[in-house]
Formats: sequence, C-alpha cells, structure tokens
Amino acid sequence: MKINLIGVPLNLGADKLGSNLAPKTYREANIIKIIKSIGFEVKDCGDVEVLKANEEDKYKHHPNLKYLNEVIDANTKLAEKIYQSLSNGDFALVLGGDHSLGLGSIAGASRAIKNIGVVWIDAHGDINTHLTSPTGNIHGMPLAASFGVGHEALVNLYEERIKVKEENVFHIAGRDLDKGEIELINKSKGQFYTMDKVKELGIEKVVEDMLNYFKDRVDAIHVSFDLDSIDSLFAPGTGTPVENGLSVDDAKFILESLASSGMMCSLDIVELNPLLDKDNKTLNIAIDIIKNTLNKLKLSLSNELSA
Ligand code: HAR
Ligand code: MN
Ligand code: MN
Ligand code: MN
Repeated sequence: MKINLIGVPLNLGADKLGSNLAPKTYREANIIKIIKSIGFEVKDCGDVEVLKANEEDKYKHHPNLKYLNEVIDANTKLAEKIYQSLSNGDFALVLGGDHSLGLGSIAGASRAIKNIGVVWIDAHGDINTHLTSPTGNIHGMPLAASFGVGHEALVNLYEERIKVKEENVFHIAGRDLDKGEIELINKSKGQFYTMDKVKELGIEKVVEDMLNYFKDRVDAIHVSFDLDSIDSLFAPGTGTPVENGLSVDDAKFILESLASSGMMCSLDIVELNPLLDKDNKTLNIAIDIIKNTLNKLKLSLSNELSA
C-alpha cells in the first residue's frame, strides 16, 4: 500500500486568498520526504488543476454559491484521483486547500468503498446549503451535500447519488454553527459531538464512542480534518480561526486512533492558510499530525501482516 499524495490548491470555496498556497507550502516543507521516512512508498499524484477565476465569476452561476463552476470542476477532478487511489488499494492523503474539497474526496472515496463512514473534525458544521449559508462560501456546505442535503449541483457532483448515509457521519469539535446548521443537527441522524460535548465527556470517551459507532457499521472511513478544529491560539493559520477548540494533543489522539483502528482509508488535511500563519505554527502542527497519524497507520498495517 502506497500513500497517494494529492494537493488541492483551492481557495475559491472560501473566497479568501491563502489556502490555495497550502499544497506548495507542504511540498516546500518536504512533506514527501517526511512520509517516506516513516517507511511508506509515496505516489505523488500532483496538484489538482484549479480553473482561473476572478471577481466577475463569483456569482456567475448562482447568487449564493460562489464560484460554483470552478469549485465543481476542481472537485470532480479530485474525486477521480481519489477513486483511482483507493481502487488501487492505496491510501489517499489530500492536502488542501479550502474545505469544499471534501465534496470531491467523499465523492471519489464513496465510489471505491460501498458503505463509507465519514469523520469530519471541524470548528464549523460545514452543513450549510445555498438556502442557509450566510456567506455563499461553498466550504461551509460540503458535508451536507455529501449526505444529500443542498443544491443538486453539489449533491450530484461526480456521480448522481448520495455519497454517504447521514447516519454514517460523525462530526467532532463544532463550536461556530449557523442557525440553519443547528436546525439541521437537531433533526439529523448523524452524530455531532460539539466542543461542549467534547469538554463534557473528555476526548477519550469521544474517541471510544466514535470507534464503537463505526465498528460493524461501515466498510471504511474517510477522515476530513479541518485545521480550524484546533484552538486558534495554537493554530492561527487558517481562514476562519475559532477559539475554544481542540488541543493539539486531542487532535492527534483522534487521528491516531482512527489510523490504529485499521478503518481509515483516506484523509483530508484542509484550510491551512500560509498567509495567516504565524512562524509556521499551523504548518508545523499539520506536519506533526500527518507524521503521527501515518506512523500509526504503518504500525497497524504491520500488525495486520504479522497477525
Ligand atoms: N459557517 C460559515 C459559512 O458557512 C463559515 C464556514 C467556514 N468554513 C470553514 N470550513 N472554514 O469549516 O460560511
Ligand atoms: Mn471545514
Ligand atoms: Mn472550519
Ligand atoms: Mn459564524
């Protein structure tokens, strides 16, 4: 099993400059060499090509879905890359880029894996639709669209079908939720462990619940990690930082546990904004998290072989 590395230099889903520079930043920080040093073979799938767009393109396709065309185009390309990776039996590591890329990741992964689970770790719900979004930024909508709620252009991206069952979604660290998102959560069949709940239960219990929940329920898990799930005090280099978040250790613990479980098939690391980072704090956290997670993945694979 190789690690397939896919860069997604996308910022149009956030309508903010910076996250488009993230793949280049990871590469310059020798991310490939770092992954190889863990003992993995790396296949560099390059960066997904993102169409050029300017201000006039913003509302060209829909009044509350900014850069709809460009976001769909990039995500369709990403979906195909992920599908190919997982079909080959490889692990896909997606480095973004704004979180609209979750659309493509889940579309591709769920084509390769019939009954997929999704863990979404994020300060935000990312379950807005064009009808509830206060901003029109598509990076606030990918999770809802993936379980079939939202504009049909997003729901039917790559393939005309719902990508993940709502009850196969597990969201952690929410603390900046919009009104429409709270309404959706209150009637949702998905699992939503907000930051309040994480503080109440403790991270060990949250992870225990998550692994128990997915065991016997799904064939594999796609993990989408938004760096803004981490407290903005530690990770300032994201487009929409929020305080009172996860500690770096909490974030590592969640991802390492998923890697050790043997259920994780693919991982997004999103929303690094190098223009807003301070002394590479957020970049270094992201790299550290990737390193630790893939280390556990390596261990779980060698245990599997010797078992
Ligand atoms: N909820 C707000 C919106 O929909 C902010 C979303 C910010 N999203 C991300 N991804 N950074 O989590 O516009
Ligand atoms: Mn997000
Ligand atoms: Mn977020
Ligand atoms: Mn808000």
